[in-house]
Amino acid sequence: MTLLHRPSRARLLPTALLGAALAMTACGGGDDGPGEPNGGTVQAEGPADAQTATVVSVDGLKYDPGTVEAVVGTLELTHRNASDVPHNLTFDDDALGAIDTVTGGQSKAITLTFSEPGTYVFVCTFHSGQVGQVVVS
Ligand SMILES: [Cu+2]
Repeated sequence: MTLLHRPSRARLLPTALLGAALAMTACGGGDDGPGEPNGGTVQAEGPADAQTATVVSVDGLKYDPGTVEAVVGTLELTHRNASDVPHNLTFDDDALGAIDTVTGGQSKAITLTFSEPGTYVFVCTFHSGQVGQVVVS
């Protein structure tokens, strides 16, 4: 049995062409999703029915933090753009929806209801590798 290389290792290969070929192969697996969430974790504040948290889009086309920890209930999630290019925040789960594009210096929020624990991934549809998650317990 041969272990598959993780996509993050494929990106470290010196030949860009080879890396791209491996990345395409990895995508064919169907279970890799949008990639690893960006770094950093924040704990949502407030009671379960009125939690709040903020995710910031920063230079380098990343979210900071990439992970929001919350509990089952309602979360007002704010997306602030601290970079110079537009970003959005779009959940993989269509039922959760998305925060429309924000330009530099702006913020927008969405109110989300989580009825069960789980990991809810979101991405910026403009920038592959800009990935975050809400981890609900
Ligand atoms: Cu973006």
